[in-house]
Amino acid sequence: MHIESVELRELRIPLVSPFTTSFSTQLERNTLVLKVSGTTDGPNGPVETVGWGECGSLSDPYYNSEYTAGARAMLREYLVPTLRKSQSDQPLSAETVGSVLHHVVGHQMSKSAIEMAILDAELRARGQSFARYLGATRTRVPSGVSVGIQDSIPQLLETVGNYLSQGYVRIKLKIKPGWDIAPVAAVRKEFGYDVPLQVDANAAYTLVDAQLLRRLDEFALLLIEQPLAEDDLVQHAKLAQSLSTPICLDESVESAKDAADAITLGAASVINIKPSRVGGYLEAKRIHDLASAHGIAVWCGGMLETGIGRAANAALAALDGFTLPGDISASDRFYKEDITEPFVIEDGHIAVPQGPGFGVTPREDVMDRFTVGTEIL
Ligand code: OSB
Ligand code: MG
Repeated sequence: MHIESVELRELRIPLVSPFTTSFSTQLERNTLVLKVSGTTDGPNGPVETVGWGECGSLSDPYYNSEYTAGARAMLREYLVPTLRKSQSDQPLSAETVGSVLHHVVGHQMSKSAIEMAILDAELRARGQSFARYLGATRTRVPSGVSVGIQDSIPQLLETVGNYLSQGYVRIKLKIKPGWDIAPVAAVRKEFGYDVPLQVDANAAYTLVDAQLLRRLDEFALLLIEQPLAEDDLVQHAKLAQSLSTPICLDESVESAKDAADAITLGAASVINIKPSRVGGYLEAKRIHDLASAHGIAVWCGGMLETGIGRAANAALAALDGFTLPGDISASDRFYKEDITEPFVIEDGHIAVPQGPGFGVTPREDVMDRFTVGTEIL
């Protein structure tokens, strides 16, 4: 497509309840939404199109190095100008965004946001759904939920009970040192061993904690997600040898190359694919393909996406290699009011949108109420 303008909005959307992880407590979702306008080539000349993207970054650089104010500057100062410049020399498409931006080091979430918007715009112009573009055939995906660190065990049991009664098919408990064995034991005691259960440490442990982490083995967890630091691939491989619980990587994998390294080293037997963390949905698909070829299970992670990213995640997770339920919950898991039509959980599943592009309609009037800054790039 040829980009004519990029409207960048910074949003602050309140969460229905605080979301606490080993690295922070979120009270609101501070994200960026991009609206790209431009033209694509149609059979009878240029066709006007628009597309939407969203940035996975959080307010602060505690999950990864990106943060929303930084992503905003990155898009304004580097990414959008680079794409604009490139399109005067050669045609731009979602498939070329990655290579055009490759010389900008890092900033995967910022890159993902702009690639997403271009992809949506191109697919809308073609009248093709993102699921069809990917070759995903499932029309719904199983819905898991990520449960934040709670103030007490009784509160945790109430929260988990609530999600189970809504039909969530898999529970993920956030853990950290001091909130690990006890909450897992309590959930197993209360809800039994039939509940698919996993934990996510967000890099809060070191190899010194191997003995402690081994105690999780008796709870028959699906996996432990990112127990050690982002750059601890070798240590994850060592830890994997002393645990029977499968190790899943999240933060450590920022590209298909990282995924290949992790697989080669034996650092992961499962990968959480978060499209924003790996620079976009096209790289996410490449990681899916690579993992499938190596017998590594993958599932789709989340960054508390609005309906835009949630729609795209559902389509990605409809690919065959996504054999474990993802963190693709209903919109009301995080938001009383979403900026698109809300995703609902039905029979433990989320429907994959079938309309053109990501198949959702961002509501600009609703967005206006959550917008704290707008710029035209
Ligand atoms: O580690 O998967 C994570 C949210 C923000 C940052 C990191 C993570 C998470 C989640 C929630 O676990 C996933 C979601 O439901 O969007
Ligand atoms: Mg995680």
